[in-house]
Amino acid sequence: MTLHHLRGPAAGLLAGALGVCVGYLAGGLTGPAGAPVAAVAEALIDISPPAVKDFAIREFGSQDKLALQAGVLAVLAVCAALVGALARRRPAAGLAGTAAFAAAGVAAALTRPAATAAYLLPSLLGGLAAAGALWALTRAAGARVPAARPPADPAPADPAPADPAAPPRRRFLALSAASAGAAAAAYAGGRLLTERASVASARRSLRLPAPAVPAPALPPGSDLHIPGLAPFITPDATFYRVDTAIVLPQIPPSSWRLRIHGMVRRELALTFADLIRRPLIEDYITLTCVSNPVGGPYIGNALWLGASLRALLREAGILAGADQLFCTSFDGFTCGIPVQAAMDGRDALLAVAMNGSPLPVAHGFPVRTVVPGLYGYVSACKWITDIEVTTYRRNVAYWAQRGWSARAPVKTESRIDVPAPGRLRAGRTVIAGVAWAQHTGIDAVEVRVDRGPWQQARLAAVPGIDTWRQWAIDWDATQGTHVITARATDAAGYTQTAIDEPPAPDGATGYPAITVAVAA
Ligand SMILES: Nc1nc2c(c(=O)[nH]1)N[C@H]1C(S)=C(S)[C@@H](COP(=O)(O)O)O[C@H]1N2
Ligand SMILES: [Mo]
Repeated sequence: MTLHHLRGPAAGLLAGALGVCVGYLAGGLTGPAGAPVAAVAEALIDISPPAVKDFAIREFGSQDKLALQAGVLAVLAVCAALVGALARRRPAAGLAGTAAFAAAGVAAALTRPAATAAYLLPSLLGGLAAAGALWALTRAAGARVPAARPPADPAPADPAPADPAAPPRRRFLALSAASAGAAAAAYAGGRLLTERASVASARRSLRLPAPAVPAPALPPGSDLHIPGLAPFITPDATFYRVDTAIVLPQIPPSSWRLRIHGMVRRELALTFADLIRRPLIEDYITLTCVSNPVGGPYIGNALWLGASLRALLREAGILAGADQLFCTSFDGFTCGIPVQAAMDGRDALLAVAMNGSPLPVAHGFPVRTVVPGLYGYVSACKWITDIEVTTYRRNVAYWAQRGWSARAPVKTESRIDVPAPGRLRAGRTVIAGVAWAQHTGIDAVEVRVDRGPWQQARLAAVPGIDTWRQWAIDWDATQGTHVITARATDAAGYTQTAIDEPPAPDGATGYPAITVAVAA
């Protein structure tokens, strides 16, 4: 193996990179979700079985989508190198390989819910650029041994190393540099275009009215301010994010519309201005992901501001027999909120703000639903654009299609945040955490060290029953290794089960436990 042998794979890699970057640039013009890598990654998310999503969330957390795109690029790189190696001997094979990639990109882009005919352009143009680059590079790489022997595979029209002024090595290097430069330029252009289309400035300049129904004042002592304990209110920056979007939907409020239709007496269509003209309700609500394992991080508490979903549905007039609000996001994701939960008087919101500012784009700007007491995948539709009043028999939402349960009330659970697992000094210390049973409320948390008795933790104050609740208990830590376990009891009198269940299909259960090593 010499450097000379690596020219084929290098040609493949460069052509692949150029194709991907040209596709990204074209996506900047036609809609970034149609760019080849993003489209393939999103299509993979849609077709991957729930176990894979579970694995990705567990292993990569909120970095799951970065990891997925890196994976797509890695697979692409290996294939491109192989195609390049092949193309050196058989140019037709190189063209066929490139065409196959372009076709996969086009197919993935056209299956995107927001796809228009223009979505086929990025992969098509990327494919053409890659094919051209591959053809030129493999031709330049063509000669096996430059001077001494005649070319191994002489093309009748062009005996490759003929021109003494441009020795093949120089020509190959020059073409490689040109391809890499073009790829970098296309990437930079694509970035610029994508950022220009962003709604960041529309979000910054948006002014929202004051709430007609302000949130209850936070009672003193709702945050125990214990280092290491999750704060009562989760800042936007650390609020967990779970969704299927590789490219975040960019929806200016001026073009947002919501349609409410289906089993209603009167269809409604709202603009953003219509929505925020309605009396806005403010409330603290804790959101939880069904994929959160016991002790996991996929839970957060925020102050939400939004219009009442119930009031809107009353205006539309729900017909008898309807039991599901089938909510569709701009990006095609769907949630199935139980009609009963939206109508029973809890603060089911079409939310426009989170923690005092317009929703962050990643959390659903400009409008999402928030319904206390239900896992996010059935209740918290981000970038919502459509509500069809229907039945669970007729419509099956995104995660329910993939085996998760259609209705998903949050399970009573708790988590231990402090002490962090690891080493500790003997003596008085504090054990603390959070517990939640949204829209029921938490009445007690008990803690046990090793096989000792269950002891009552003290509970922080809460503004209502829709949030999590901090708890803490003092502990005289003794030398040795200890297992600390906790369990919560909700306001309905139910104590969380000790039975360990995984997240699928309707939420993890079991007591949270940590192991600490206490030094003398
Ligand atoms: N459009 C859209 N909305 C969505 C999702 C999604 O993938 N797409 N995921 C849901 C899930 S599974 C959860 S747990 C919550 C998470 O909301 P967050 O990202 O604001 O924390 O959003 C829900 N709404
Ligand atoms: Mo979720």
